[in-house]
Amino acid sequence: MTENIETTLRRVAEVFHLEGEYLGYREIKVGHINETYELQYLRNGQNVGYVAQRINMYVFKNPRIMMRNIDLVTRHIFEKEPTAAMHFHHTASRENFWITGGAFWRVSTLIPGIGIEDGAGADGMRSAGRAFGMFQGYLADFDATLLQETIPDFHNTRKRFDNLFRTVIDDPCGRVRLCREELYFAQSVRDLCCRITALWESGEMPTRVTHNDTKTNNVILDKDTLEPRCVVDLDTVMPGLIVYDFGDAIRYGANTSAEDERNLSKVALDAESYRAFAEGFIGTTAKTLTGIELDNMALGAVTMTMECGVRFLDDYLSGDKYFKIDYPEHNLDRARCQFALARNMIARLPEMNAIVREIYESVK
Ligand code: GN1
Ligand code: MG
Repeated sequence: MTENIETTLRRVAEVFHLEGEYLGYREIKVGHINETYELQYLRNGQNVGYVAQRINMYVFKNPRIMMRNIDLVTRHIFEKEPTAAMHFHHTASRENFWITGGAFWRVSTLIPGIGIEDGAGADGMRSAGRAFGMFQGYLADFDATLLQETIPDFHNTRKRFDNLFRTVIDDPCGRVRLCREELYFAQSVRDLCCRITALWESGEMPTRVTHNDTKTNNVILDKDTLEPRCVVDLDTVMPGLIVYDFGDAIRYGANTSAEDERNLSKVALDAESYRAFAEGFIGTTAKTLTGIELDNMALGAVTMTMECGVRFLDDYLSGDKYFKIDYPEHNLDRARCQFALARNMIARLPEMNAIVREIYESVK
């Protein structure tokens, strides 16, 4: 019989030398990849929390590399701003991970605060924009050659489209017939969505050290002031594009509905959230942005929305191996929602570009 999860977590806690009196645990059900648990302890009369995560090794084939990247990046941030750096715990052999029975575990200190999903509204989005912009700033002088790719071609949009259409040819689960309309739509916007890949390859769009998973629930804000506290989920910090960090945050945080909304008439870009995030992000990065980056910020949002939809659809067609799902059509619903959002954004690209320009002119 497999050990129950609480027993495993208690062993993990021991290996990472967590101190204090154990109070309990709960599963944190955000994120589609890793398994995440919060552990509560009482230490010197105070409640302290830890986050224990079991890494998904189907997605992260070499998590040691990932933990090495995270160690380098968090040290660098710590030197700039200690409160903005995540803190990972170590085992007796001074490693920031522990492998047991084929499972890969890590533990960090829980950072108290709130996320955007707790109703932080436009002010929360502005603050999240600042948080990711500042994160970019902390890493601006980080030597990108020190980082290894945790997932090769993670945001190579062209390859993501190519992979989808390769899966369509194989059709391993016989599901292609269930999403013809979605596939036609993806094909119709494919060239538009590969423009940024081309600018990246030609060197016109600069490579920077980026976060690459800027879902706005990866930011922790102070619960009273909404000031940015810390950016979390550093699994995919790698060389990348700033317009994609902007774009992924918009995809997730400026959708009028949830990422997997099934009523597509509810899905659209929320202009107020878009503007607020852009104010925070461009306000903190304006000095380093190039003209090409500014001109492609809004297209970055379209591209990241389509890329994510393409990945959901590819996973649906492949038999749901990558993203965790709650029901059989979950990945298809997620893809449909992303495509509906992208369609709405494409129609509003002039408006989105104008907002970026206006904000840039006011802060530069
Ligand atoms: C995954 O697990 P989570 O929520 O942090 C994915 C992102 C997607 C996102 C879609 C390593 O992130 O790229 O944008 O789902 N992470 C990985 O919600 O693939
Ligand atoms: Mg993530």
